Amino acid sequence: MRGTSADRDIGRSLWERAQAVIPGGVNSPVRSFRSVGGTPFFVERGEGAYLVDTEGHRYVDFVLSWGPLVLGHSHPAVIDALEAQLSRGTSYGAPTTAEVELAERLVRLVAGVEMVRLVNSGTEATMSALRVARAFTGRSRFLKFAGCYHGHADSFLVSAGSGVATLGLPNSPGVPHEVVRDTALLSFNDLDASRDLFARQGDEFAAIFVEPVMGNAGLILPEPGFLDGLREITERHGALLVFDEVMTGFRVDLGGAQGRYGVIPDLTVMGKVIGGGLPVGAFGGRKEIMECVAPAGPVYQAGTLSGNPLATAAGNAQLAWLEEYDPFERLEKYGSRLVNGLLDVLSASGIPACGRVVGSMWGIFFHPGPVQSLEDAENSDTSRFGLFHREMLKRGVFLAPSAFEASFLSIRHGERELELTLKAAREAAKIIQ
Ligand code: KE4
Repeated sequence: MRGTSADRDIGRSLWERAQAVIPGGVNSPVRSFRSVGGTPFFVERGEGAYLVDTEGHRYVDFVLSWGPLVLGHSHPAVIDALEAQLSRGTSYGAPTTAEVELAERLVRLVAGVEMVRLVNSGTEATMSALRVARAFTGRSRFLKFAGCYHGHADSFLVSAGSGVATLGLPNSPGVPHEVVRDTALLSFNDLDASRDLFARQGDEFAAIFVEPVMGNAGLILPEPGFLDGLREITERHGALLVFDEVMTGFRVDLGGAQGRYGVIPDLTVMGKVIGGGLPVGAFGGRKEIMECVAPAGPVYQAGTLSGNPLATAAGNAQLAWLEEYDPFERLEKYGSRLVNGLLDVLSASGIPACGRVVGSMWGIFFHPGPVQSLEDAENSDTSRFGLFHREMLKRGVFLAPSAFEASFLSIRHGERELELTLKAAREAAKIIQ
């Protein structure tokens, strides 16, 4: 008889066990620490602004599950909502009040959303939004920007950001050329190139997909006029403007990037925060477009656990708190103190760096700046970022383990966490200078 799991596991670390049965030891590549070096810690629990690993080490957490936990770990409002739902069951495969409430909340808070479909991940949401855009316009091509990550559906794996940029993955194997033939690629913030492409071939395009603030190449903000320009181009040529707000939604502002920048897309993709830490994605937009989606219309899209009662309970609880207290102005002020503090520390050690804050998202590059595209980000000192990441981790600060990711804040990050982080940075800067 094969040994028991206990026999097999004696003497093998959790990391060794993980790598034996999960590709790369992780269920998502960016968690692997491959680009920053070192070995991932294994989490035992999350508490407010902190993660605690299986060896009892505490970390100020600026990853926050890659964005979802704007209220921090285990916020009482979210936990209470989940506990209340658990006793009533975990999934029904039939309509519930909570999914109507979540849809109504998204329609109320996100300017470009008149109707919305809930799904289970950002990838599912962007994949579905592309299908709807193609059906609504009768066109196949779409434009994306280098470094923007829209999940891992085949059509989008062309110079994607996040883990693809992190691990230097080429356009991924397994994606047939025929699938990405209709994916056009330009540089983020290059409005002239977008205008030129559409002047020549605009009537072939179903949509422009864009992260209105790029969070998957590090944090890169839209230059003034860029988003307005994309809006004008798509209107002129009968294409749809699709904002991928999986990360920026309920992160840069209560109304997302479209609320902050005043540019309203035709379709909006959401995820992360709207699930309160449970798996939820969503795509929504103008009613005439969304009424193409089955069973209202012919565009098929479905999901066993879409609108799941636990996920909608957590999402409603987190969004209700945000709608009542709107913490984003305060979070941006805190983020400015953090980033300016970090840049002062690095500058004092003669280390070139630049950084940005927008709402509850922030990021630094080991680059003199400005960083306005993936190309600029790739010219940053990523190996020094890796050293900095490791030295900060040793001192109890968990930054996103990649130079091509944004970092996040929660309402639970306070003075103590700011002081701890800047103290760690002062020590780390001396080592990496
Ligand atoms: P998911 O399929 O991972 O739920 O969402 C895909 C996605 C779509 N659009 C944007 C703008 C996103 O940022 C994401 C996912 N973000 C990454 C982090 N940059 C998720 C972390 C991971 O891949 O493990």
